[in-house]
Amino acid sequence: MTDLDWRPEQAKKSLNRIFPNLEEKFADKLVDIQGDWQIFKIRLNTQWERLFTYLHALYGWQYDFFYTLERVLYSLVEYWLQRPPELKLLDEQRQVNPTWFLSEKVVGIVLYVDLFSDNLTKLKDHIPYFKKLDLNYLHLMPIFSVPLDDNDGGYAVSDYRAINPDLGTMSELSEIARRLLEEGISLALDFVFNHTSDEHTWAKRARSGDPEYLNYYFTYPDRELPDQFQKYLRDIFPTVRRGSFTWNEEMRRWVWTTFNSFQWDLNYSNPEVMRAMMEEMLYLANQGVEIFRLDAVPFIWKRLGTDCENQPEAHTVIRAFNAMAKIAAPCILFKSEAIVHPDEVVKYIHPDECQLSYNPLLMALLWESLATKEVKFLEHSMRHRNRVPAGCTWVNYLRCHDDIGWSFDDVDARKVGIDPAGHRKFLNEFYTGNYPGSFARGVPFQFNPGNGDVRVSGTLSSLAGLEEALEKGDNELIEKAVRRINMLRAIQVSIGGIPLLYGGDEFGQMNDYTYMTDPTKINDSRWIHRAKRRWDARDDLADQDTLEWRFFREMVKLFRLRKEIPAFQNGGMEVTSIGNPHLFGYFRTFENQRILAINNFSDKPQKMDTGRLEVYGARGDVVNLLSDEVVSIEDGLMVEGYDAVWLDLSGGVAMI
Ligand code: OTU
Repeated sequence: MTDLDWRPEQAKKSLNRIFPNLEEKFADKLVDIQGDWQIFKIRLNTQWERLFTYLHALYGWQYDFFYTLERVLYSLVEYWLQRPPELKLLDEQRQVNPTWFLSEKVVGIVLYVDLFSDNLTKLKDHIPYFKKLDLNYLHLMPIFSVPLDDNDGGYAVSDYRAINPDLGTMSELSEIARRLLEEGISLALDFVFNHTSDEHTWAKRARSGDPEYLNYYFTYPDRELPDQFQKYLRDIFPTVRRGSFTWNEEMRRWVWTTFNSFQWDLNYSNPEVMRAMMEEMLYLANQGVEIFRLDAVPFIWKRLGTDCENQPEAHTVIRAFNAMAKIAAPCILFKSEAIVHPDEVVKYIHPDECQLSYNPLLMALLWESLATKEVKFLEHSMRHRNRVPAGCTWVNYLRCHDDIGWSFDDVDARKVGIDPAGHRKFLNEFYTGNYPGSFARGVPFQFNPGNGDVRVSGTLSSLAGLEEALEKGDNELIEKAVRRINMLRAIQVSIGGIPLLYGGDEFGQMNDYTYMTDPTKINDSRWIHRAKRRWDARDDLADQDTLEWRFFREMVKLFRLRKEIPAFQNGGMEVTSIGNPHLFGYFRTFENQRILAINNFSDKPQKMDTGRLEVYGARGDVVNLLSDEVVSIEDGLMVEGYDAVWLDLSGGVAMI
């Protein structure tokens, strides 16, 4: 902004115009909370110019823009007033330490309530399980009211203020949030804000022809515009349906449905949608949700002649939500779910946008290295693509409830001598177990007959070879699979960012093929890795000598070690060439602590030269923090097949 920028002045003017009426309207409620109100006003003054600028960019051209501002501001105050005192306290605590989530102490899990504990009531009983894992970030998969059969695993929300009755009630959710908070665990939920289900009240009203609600969605009387848009759009779920528009007989109109035909895209070019969704978000924040996973961020703004993904306005919409949150519920963090080209993924990451983001590139390339046993692609990509703005961090995951897509950069691939198209084909073949010698047991997801694209479903254990090994009853293969999994997890907890477990991975959950006999699931292979929990560690926390326990213990150990190593907090990740095609190495540095992590993606022992280690400051004996063993580097360092080592080099070089 330059001195000539008129926005700060306009922002101030609009606030001054709205404020007196607003204070008058809420006067009764403000009498007893003047101290709080002062704090709110400070936040409002700090954020308003930003919010004004975003809203102006989106809606400033509309004749009733001032009305939009007024409505938004009134809602912000209303929802802030409803915010329970303990959450206002949390807001203040987080404001004192706004980057708390960068700490090495933060580790998380994401799980389905029904698959984990049947319902919310029983989830409460399992807090000891979370404590045993020492988690402080719990993401519950969508638990809202949804259409009965087809609901895309909860991602077709019919009411953001109602919990699916099979799972519980909203008051149970806030009770759980309170309990978790007491235990130091932050609650994360999805904000499914790109679309609602076709059973949402807004959709029902649109169907009945109400013009106000028709404008909540993108609907068209004929194919003229849909055809123009469609030319540039990609099919997200091509097996289930082609094209992004669905004919609705009741409305006699086409409706924009990027995902399934029952998921109607919301129209953010209508400021009422922005405001209404802000209210849904703040309502949930007031129940105790601290982290929102922003679902499907790339799709929230449409522009004719483009693929309608990652449009500049999509960022503006998120930034507006961010400013709103900072005013009315400032402890809120956003996690971006952009599983797209890495250049686009990073654009969502900013303290003013999403402080957290899934790291789909690391995820995909770890699997890539596991298949090829070579690390050149991973190394090259991570070297120049891992940085995020200060005050933000990655959420590192190996598996989640979705498929794996190979969204790496083609230029990066060619740079290391890999043909990107051929390689994607190879990876799909490998992970669906069709490539000779593959250890993986995955299944294809959403084969697109148009362009041959396909993605992969499967659990961590099955993709990493455990299912095949167990089936063959081959101990050597079992051992290899266990080591692969543990090495990936060692990287996940040490490379920088929040490690996010996918529920079940902590004990090595395998593929579940029962979805194939369920007509509501058979066309969506992601159900293979959404299995009912079949291991009850939570009920009997005594150790046993089983594979499950081995995974669980290793997870507990990795989390514990991570929390003891300040260098594993965010920042300071530097990839280094180890000089061996199978070894992936990086430094983690903080103050005087310097750790060199080395991971062997081959099944054979691999060597690292003494010379190179000495260059890095290692002298004589060094400690491997993962095994707690002292390693002599005189003859170089041997890393066992699929092993990870964390060398403590802190003593070697004086850090400036
Ligand atoms: C998300 O995923 C959810 O994670 C899915 O479970 C939902 O089905 C979907 O949105 C609709 O709500 O295409 O294959 O770049 O990759 O939003 C999964 C983002 C998906 C998309 C992502 C989407």
